[in-house]
Amino acid sequence: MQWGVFSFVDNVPGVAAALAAGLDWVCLDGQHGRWDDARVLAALDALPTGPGRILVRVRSLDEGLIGRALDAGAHGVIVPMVESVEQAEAAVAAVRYPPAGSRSFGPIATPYGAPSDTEAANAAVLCVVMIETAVGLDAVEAIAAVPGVDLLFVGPFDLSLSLGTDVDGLLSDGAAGPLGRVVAAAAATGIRAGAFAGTPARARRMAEAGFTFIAATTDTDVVERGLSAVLSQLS
Ligand code: 3PY
Ligand code: MG
Repeated sequence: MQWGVFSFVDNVPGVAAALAAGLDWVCLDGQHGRWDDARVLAALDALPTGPGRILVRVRSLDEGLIGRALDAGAHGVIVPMVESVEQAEAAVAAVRYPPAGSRSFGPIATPYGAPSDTEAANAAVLCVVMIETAVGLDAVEAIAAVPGVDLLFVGPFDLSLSLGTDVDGLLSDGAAGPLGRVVAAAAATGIRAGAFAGTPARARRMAEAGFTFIAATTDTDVVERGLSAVLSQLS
């Protein structure tokens, strides 16, 4: 199991604290969070290296943003709203150098963390594609089979909106439902299935559903829980 946290607020010490606490991965959210390109690059320059992975959710399937995050030393990218084999292939191409993909090599960035050995970089980097629409779900088995896709990651909020249900509904559907379908598609091609949970209670249910790479919380959730705990000790 790989537990992670989504960082919405562009707070570098907060990310360092999450890694020091032993989270397996932290995602700097450039889609819905405050992490714009400049902040992502500054954070990757400043964060210490350690066992925890730092991933960047780019705001869209954009090879320029993907390349910049990886050049700066991100261990992988999470690409939102992937709906087809073609989009999954484009994500892989942006993440990996030739011959596996078409990522552009930027030696000037190497001092800041990008490996100069392109084969090692290709092997180490994670290409995570999000399954979070009905269209993406319909293509999930084919997307899972795209060489170079390392992980299918469910966005349960978008997916439930797209399917006309809610996150609890998705979680209640069991192995025969959409979440079970994603887990099975990943298992069939030997890759991991992950999901955004956002709270520990939902994270446990995602784990029971078979996901093994879960965003168990968010930085804003942690602050809220911490302050509630403090307030309860004061009253
Ligand atoms: C979703 O649930 O749609 C997400 O993208 C989580 O951030
Ligand atoms: Mg989403």
